Amino acid sequence: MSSLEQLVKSAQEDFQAATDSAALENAKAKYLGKTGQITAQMKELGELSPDERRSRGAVINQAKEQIESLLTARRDALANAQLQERLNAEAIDVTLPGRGRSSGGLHPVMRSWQRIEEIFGSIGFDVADGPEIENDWTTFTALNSPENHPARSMQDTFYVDAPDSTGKPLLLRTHTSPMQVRYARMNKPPIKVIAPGRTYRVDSDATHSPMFHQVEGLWIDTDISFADLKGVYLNFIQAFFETDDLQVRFRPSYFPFTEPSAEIDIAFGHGPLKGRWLEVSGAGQVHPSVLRNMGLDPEEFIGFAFGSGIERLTMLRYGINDLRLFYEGDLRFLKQFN
Ligand code: 2NL
Repeated sequence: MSSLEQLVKSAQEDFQAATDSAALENAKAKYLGKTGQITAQMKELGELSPDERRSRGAVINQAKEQIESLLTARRDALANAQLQERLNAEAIDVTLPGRGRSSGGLHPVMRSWQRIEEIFGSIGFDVADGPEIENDWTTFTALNSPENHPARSMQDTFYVDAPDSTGKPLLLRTHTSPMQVRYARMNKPPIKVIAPGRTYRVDSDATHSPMFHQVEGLWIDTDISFADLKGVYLNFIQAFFETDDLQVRFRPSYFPFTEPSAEIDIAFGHGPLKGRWLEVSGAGQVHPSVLRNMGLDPEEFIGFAFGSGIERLTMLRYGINDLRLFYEGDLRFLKQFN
């Protein structure tokens, strides 16, 4: 075998041994590159006579062409193998059953939230939404909560580690009333607004959750009375429970932000809870100091307010007996409302 034939054979072996294109290009350099063996043979041609150069050149060229075609063949083979591998890896089995796409649904508390907004919207109430991290003034001071009130203590309220820029404490709102204070300070009466949303208290047992939802309503005008509050509340509660067959009673109570204040109880005329008085909301006439903190003159304006837990209303509407079911994310429970 001539040395050129050996070179071709060795190139063929090297190309065959290359299993990816990088290795193949390295192998190519060994023969056809600037310092490759074919190139070296070509350079030697210069030392030969013209006749020898012609015949020797032809033989070298032939070997070069053989190596080039071996290289092309190997390149094609590798590209093919790579394609085959990709096709196998990315193969789609069209006979597999589909994964399906089940639809999500609204949480029952969110359903109530939506219903409440719709009902109050239908009688001209605006909806106010605002911060869950609040300051001490809007949450307590403006609402007439005395300095020593237990709601202001670390035992009852979640305080944020970092105070605000003025050094005053920040906290998770314990009711949505701060938003109503903000709304009343930003809007001129007549004011008709509800503030639904998340609220936070340090409390956790079968009937209390550290996070719960509340809706508060505020109505401020010059010529309204407790009778108007009762009318609006009755309309709301009947629409919410989709029945006129229920009674509402206002029972004297106490809140720092209203005077006089009342607890609101309802009693269904039918169903499993028939005839039992159930406490559902608190309400009252907005305290004159609170009106002043809203930037309003209590001699000119009169306000009425109420507050209700959305979980509580939802439990009564659907007959749910354990508050914790709302927060466990158990689909067997949640799917029943969709
Ligand atoms: C309850 C008590 C109540 C209010 C909330 C209120 C809001 C403002 C001014 C005055 Cl901005 N009052 N809200 C009034 C009375 C009772 O809720 O037991 N909620 C579950």
